[in-house]
Amino acid sequence: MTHVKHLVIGAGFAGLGTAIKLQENGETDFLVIEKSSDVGGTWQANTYPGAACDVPSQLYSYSFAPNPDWSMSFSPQPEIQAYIQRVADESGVLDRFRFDTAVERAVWDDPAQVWEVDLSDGTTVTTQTLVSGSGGLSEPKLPDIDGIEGFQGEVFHSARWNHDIDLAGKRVAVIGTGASSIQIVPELARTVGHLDVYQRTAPWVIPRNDRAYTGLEKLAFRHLPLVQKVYRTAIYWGRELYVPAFTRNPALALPALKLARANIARGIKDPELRAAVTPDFRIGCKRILISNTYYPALAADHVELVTDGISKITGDAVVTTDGVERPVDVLVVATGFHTTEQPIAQRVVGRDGRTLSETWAETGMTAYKGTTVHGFPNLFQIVGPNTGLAHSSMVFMIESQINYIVDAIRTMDRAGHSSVEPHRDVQEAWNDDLQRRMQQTVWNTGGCASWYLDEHGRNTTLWPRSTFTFRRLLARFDVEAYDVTAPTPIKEKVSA
Ligand code: N01
Repeated sequence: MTHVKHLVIGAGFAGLGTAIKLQENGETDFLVIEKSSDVGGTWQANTYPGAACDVPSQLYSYSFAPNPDWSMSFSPQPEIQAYIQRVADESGVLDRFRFDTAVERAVWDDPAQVWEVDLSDGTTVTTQTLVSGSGGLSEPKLPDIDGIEGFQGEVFHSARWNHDIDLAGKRVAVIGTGASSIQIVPELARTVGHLDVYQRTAPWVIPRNDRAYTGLEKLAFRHLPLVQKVYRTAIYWGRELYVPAFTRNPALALPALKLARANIARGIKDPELRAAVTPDFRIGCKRILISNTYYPALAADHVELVTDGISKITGDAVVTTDGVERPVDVLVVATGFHTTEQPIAQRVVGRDGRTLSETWAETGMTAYKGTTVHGFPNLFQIVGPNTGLAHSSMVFMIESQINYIVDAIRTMDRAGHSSVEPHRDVQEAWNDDLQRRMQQTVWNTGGCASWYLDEHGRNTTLWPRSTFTFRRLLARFDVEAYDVTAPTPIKEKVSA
């Protein structure tokens, strides 16, 4: 059985960033396990037409690896994926990555003070620390629609795009109108013969202020790093202005609401269609989407927005509750991801023999500082419970967590702790405070259902404060909040 000091799950922004920072801190004994064949995580998986980030790339990138060459303010997916690949290549960590390998099960062995991790290649690795960067939006959620498995045409999820299928001239249906769908729809509208868009809930969509960077700007970013830093900082603070609007004072969201209404008016002339795309919940309750092309695409003659619910799917058609049957060749399900019951949670077994999912079954996802969980020693989750954002760059949150984890490792090494685990009461107090803050947010009170909330209506996904507060709270590993274990003779026996 192989032993590594640290095992990292996932090679997206989180896993790759962890590997780079571990190496920078002199840690060489680590392994990164990635189920797909490349780095990139969500940016490797989501290759649908029109895929792009809705946070400007100057901010949606590692602070330690600025890229002067972004072509646009909101970069398309291939550019982001190329950036991640380049950072991975240049960092010199890739020889410690094992691709096409998934974590099947990870079990905490308390006497040995190690995680025993079974991998899909049949090997088992033991490790002192297990860092999960497996992603909050990585497991596609397929719609449970009567008859869908009997559909004779092609059907695929937005995050599993089938590029072998030529959609030109075909009858295509897209189910869902979230962030993925509103990028896909305008692209498909350009080529398909007919497009039906099945909307269950209309989203708020504001204009996308995208533009190409000029040659001069790129030159400045390359040769005057301070310019790029100032640019990045300005974007950061501009985004942070959304926080009080989401969490405290809904009146502050008024400018965004005006933009969204004007976007509808600009993109759609037909009053009926305008009414159909106008949401009936407060802006911000679901993620605010950005697009200049979504509404004009819906208004095109060969595109139909269908607002009646789907009752069933036959071999070649979608049938709505009003009995109308719309024939279709290809079905795209842009129905989102499992967010409140993360798949990795079913595979991680803690100190008392229960999985994370079992532990969370009653409480919903909870962790301390979104990173560590009582009963799961030396498990560190990146993008864990309540670390998601509705307004800014997840890379910022990821880097905050990586700093915390690296400091935890340093602290453990210095003190000779073989394991750390947050006190139960500290974790509970952290979550009580989060949920108290959550009560006044637009996500909980705005009158919508969203992937932010779990089946009990608890918001276990989003961070309800400023991102700089999160950065500050995770700036140092607060070992006093943890139960610690010193190395035992048993551990020495095992590792000998
Ligand atoms: O998923 P979603 P997504 N029948 O869950 C509908 C990030 N992201 O992949 O609203 C019919 O938002 C569902 O309807 P409703 C970003 O954080 C970022 O689009 O539940 N419809 C909804 O319309 C984002 O928030 C970027 O009533 C069904 C849609 O499917 C997150 O990923 C791009 C249905 C799902 O929307 C997820 O976005 C893409 C059913 N049975 C994604 N089930 C950028 O940075 C679900 N729906 C640009």
